[in-house]
Amino acid sequence: MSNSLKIKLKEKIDEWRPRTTRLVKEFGDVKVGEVNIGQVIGGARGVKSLVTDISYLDPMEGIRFRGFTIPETMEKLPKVPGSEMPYVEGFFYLLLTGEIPTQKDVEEVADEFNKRKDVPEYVFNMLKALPADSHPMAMLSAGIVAMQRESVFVKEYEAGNLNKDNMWEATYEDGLTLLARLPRLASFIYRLKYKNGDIIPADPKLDMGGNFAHMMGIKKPYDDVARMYFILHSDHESGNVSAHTGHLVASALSDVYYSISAMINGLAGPLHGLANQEVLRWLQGVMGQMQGKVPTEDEMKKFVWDTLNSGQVIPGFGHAVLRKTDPRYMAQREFCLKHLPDDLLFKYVDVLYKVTPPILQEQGKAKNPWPNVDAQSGVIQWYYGLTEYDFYTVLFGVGRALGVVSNIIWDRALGYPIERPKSLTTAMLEDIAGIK
Ligand code: CMX
Repeated sequence: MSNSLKIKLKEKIDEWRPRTTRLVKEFGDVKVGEVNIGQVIGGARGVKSLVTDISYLDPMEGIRFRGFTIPETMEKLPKVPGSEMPYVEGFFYLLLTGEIPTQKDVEEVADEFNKRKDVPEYVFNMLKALPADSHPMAMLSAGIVAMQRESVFVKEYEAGNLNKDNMWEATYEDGLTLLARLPRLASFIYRLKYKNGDIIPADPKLDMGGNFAHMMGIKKPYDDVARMYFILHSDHESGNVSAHTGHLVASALSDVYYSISAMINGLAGPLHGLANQEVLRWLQGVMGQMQGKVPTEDEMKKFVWDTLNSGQVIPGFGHAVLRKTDPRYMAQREFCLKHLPDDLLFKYVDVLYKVTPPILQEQGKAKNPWPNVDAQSGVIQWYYGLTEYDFYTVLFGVGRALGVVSNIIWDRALGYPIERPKSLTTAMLEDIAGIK
């Protein structure tokens, strides 16, 4: 094995496997919880039926990556020289192994990504052939699945070389190649769709975040914005639509390309990742009506009520698990306070932050009235010139792939089986409820 990340990962996997085996063999019958009819009909909310060690989401505290809060993660990981933010490559090392990498470890992963980062020409040709009004998320998903023909996992599987012991290695190879290519693919989509196809080649001297900013054609400190964005969006334990979809598809031993393409499709829904686009669309509507003036709290309250009264959700607020302000929102807010405190859109978001939670509480439907990650993220992008807001979820997707690929590699390492929950009919539920 040539690189230290893979060697370290193998050590961790060997250590971990007996724990999973013991739980299943000796404690398989121990109850974890109960499931009621509300949960069966209600999207399995709160049903404990997945396992991941990559991240954990506490409803009050928010996300921890491998045990570290967002501020701890940002503080502990090696930084890119001259930048505020850590290497995304080092963060990936942390997600995979649970350990903070050294500078040398990070450089090795960055080198590995660099070797694998070129996207084949046929993918670009396919994207160019799509209708010009294709959504960037559809383009991203198509670009990923087009590369499926290169899957090492599939070749090894077909050659009869894979077993439960070594499956993770072919998954690791596919995962690293796909992650290394995503910034290229995403920036290509952006430049093709919004910059007349004026493509900027990669710079092999740069790290993943730096290269992404460079290929997008956006100057510093957008490289740090990209690093922060990819890290913040990477993982949110396993039950959210994108992570769960990736895991589910991979559980059929579909390769990483199929799984991550499916993950992207789930992320593209307005109740999930597309909410960051929706926040900007909503704010632009308000801005249009305010003719650019920052609304007073009373004026903003009216916009919020109008949206609710028309039966729509306020994008960027609420969460299925969180019950307080999302720390990913706070991390971005702090960035805004430092770098763009006087930005008009930031002021809009701030007024919205003040008025929306009490209104959602008064309306009495949303279980969590506080803002989530998507409420703030478009403001930063807009400020640095990325005003094409239907691209925002692509950024989320590049980040989310880091967490989901890490999970899929571990899924294969621990031999998790094909996912297959049981369905009941409505009549059966009525029977269980004792309805005559
Ligand atoms: N605006 C208005 N109504 C909301 C709301 C919001 N922001 N959040 C929740 N509600 C409503 C729900 O639509 C639901 O209404 P019904 O009873 O009429 O169906 C009710 O409150 C209860 O919902 P909940 O249990 O609090 O929330 P869910 O777990 O069902 O859904 C989420 C969670 C995120 C889909 C929901 O809060 C929402 O639609 N938010 C707006 C969209 C958004 O920002 N999504 C991004 C989330 C983060 C991410 O995944 O990227």
